[in-house]
Amino acid sequence: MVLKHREKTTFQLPLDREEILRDYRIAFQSRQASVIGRREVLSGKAKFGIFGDGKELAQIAMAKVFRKGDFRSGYYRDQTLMFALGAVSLQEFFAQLYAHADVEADPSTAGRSMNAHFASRSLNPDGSWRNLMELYNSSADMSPTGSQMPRLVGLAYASRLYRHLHELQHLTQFSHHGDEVAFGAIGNASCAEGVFWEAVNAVGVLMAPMVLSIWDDGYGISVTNEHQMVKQNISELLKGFQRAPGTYDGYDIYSVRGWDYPALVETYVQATETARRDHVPALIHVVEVTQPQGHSTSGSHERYKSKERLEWEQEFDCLRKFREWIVAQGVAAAEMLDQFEREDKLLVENTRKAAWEAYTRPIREEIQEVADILDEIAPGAAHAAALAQIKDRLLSAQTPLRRDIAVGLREALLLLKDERIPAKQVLIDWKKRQDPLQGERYSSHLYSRSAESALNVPEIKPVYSERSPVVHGFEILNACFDAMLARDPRVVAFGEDVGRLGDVNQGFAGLQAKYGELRVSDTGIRETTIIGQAIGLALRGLRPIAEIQYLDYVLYALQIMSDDLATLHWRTKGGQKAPLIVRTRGHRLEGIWHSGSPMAGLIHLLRGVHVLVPRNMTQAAGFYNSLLRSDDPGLVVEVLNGYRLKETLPDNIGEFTVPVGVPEVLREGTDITLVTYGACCRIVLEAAERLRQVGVDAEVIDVQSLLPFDVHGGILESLTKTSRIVFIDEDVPGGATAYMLQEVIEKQGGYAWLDSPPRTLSAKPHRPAYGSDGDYWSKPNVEQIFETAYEIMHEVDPARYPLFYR
Ligand SMILES: Cc1ncc(C[n+]2csc(CCOP(=O)(O)OP(=O)(O)O)c2C)c(N)n1
Repeated sequence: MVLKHREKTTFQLPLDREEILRDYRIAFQSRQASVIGRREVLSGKAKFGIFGDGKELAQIAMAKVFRKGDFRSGYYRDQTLMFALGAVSLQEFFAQLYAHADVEADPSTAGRSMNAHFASRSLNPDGSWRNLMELYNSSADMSPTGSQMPRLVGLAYASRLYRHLHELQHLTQFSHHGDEVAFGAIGNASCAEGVFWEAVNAVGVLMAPMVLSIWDDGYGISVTNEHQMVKQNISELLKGFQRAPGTYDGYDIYSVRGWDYPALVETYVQATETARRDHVPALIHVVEVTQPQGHSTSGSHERYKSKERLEWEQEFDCLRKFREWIVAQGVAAAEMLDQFEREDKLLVENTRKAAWEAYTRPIREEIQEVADILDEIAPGAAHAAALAQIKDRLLSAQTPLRRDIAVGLREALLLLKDERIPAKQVLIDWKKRQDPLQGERYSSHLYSRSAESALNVPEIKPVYSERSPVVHGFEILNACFDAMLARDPRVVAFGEDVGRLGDVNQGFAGLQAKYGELRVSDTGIRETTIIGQAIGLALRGLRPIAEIQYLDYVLYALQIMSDDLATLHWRTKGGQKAPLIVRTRGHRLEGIWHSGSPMAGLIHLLRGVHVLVPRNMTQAAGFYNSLLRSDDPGLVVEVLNGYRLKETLPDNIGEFTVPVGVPEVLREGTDITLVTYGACCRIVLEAAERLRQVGVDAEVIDVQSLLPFDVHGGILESLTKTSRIVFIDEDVPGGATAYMLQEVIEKQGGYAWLDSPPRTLSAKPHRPAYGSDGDYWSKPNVEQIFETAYEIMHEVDPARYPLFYR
């Protein structure tokens, strides 16, 4: 593919006095925020602190080239960039340090994430997209080292799609012809993570405009580079990625000292200009970086840094060097800088105070409300003194916490257990009002609440006519994906063998030829960054379908799906969304790594994602149509042995939907309910037929959707009729069958309708052994299902259902 090049832009080195002095002040204020932030943690006002001291100057340089519409995927050292861009204010920085649970105070995470975890708000309060071209975008930071890398692949790659796909040109709130750069930042030690290398390779292959900065302070907490990487030098190691002069294949690699202001500015200008114009990615290895306060508030770096190193860090502190340079260049006299520093110290401290005041005021008001109620109750209470103690304890707290109010309130109610004081009800009512508020503060937005929530997608039934052809399962999917790609230009599909081959089971066969290499593409074998690619694209307004070739290999991507994708909407309290569709296939084929069904592992680690397990390709197509109309992320596990089975192609293949969270009754019955999903549906139906032959009338229910699970209580309805239930799947014992049991028996209240003990039937606790016999004795089979149901009936009526086989 031939790349188009944009006209060269010119950037003036910011060597005018005003700008240099502004840079110094921002860097100094940022340092003060680190110093004061640390103090706040050590004095007990905040729980934990991690700061960007030592990395200020490089980030000042980065801010000069970071434009609106660009994206950042960095980590907890990036506060100076955020301040310099005006994307986070000092007060917001301190609000997050205090865990101020209010989106107005901490727009990044509404107090849900620890400090220095930044996120811009891509969404309006109703969940719709804002104009990202008006924002300095920051994908939501995470703590696991290196986990900013996978989505960086997609954030950068989106620019390539926006530049080269004509059908996307109208999406002007997301891109201007793909001119946006994705800025990454990572610590030197985190470059030892496998995902770093996977992402660097993927971005290079995709020719995506990323500028990745590596802040190299020589350590990962206490561990030196000697233990982190070969040759102790990451840019040396990366040399193989460097592009040859005159070519566009590979990276531009720079190494620059973290205290050298003009060199930093020049490097960032050059790297970013090329990335923006030519879509050549750049790696900037920022060396000689210091960490004046040590890694975090958890420890002291004096324990592991030598005296010489500590002295060197003082001498080469980037602020000190910048100051020396400013004075030496005659930009400003030392006295002037001293004056700035005095003013800025005051400014930061006053802003900190304002953040503390804003954080504590509403909590103190709540304490006062409770104290007033206790005052009202106490005079007539037997435990007046104890109540007064609770009140005093709350009123005198240095760091007021809502947790302490909740604890004190319950203590008071326990003391008042036997008292008949009318005001007691006031206290109970106050508590009742708080519960939903706390739910909103800490538990809201796990899934979309917008009009496009998957739960709001209306059901459109498949339409069949005399002309509807009977085709192979894969052809159903093929027709569905064709319709999706035709209808929505934002849809792009990719994965291993998805492009030229059209996936290993032909779901995308012929679609690359029809829609082009950028809409339907092959990827390397790199599951983690396939998902990261999709997350990044979805964050930038596209609708990726990312394929993981087999369910067993989802485990490679599970960390990022769990830590990033599943938590994204929740950890930003509705500030960001990544509506991507993960497609995979599994449950039953042959061999240890093609037959797994680790569904409990997935559903427990992926709360925040819809997990759908269609029994055939028509149901799968309906789920794809539903997910594409929604803004929730979803994982669809297709039935691996269903591609060659025949199904009738609905006339409205691109339109019909299968609602999430709604089971389907596959066979009606009155004696016992058999609940299952996926590939097990067929064998459970077979078992039900055998049960019929011995006079047992089984109802078979296909759950279809594990997350969300049976939102209308359809399974309970069945149980009220049969009073007996078995949950069947191919997961390990105690896996997704136990989950379904809890949902129905505990949450839906199914226990009240049981006349026999509920049962679960799963695979063996080991992986499935190879071959037909291995499968038969590893996974539930028709005979086992029959016997499990029959034994329940035998217990009910031994005469009618004698044990004829043992
Ligand atoms: C996956 C993972 N492993 C371990 C940690 C604990 N941890 C937090 S920061 C850190 C060191 C990171 O060093 P580096 O990448 O050089 O960044 P720096 O903090 O020095 O800027 C470690 C080991 C973590 N957060 N995530």
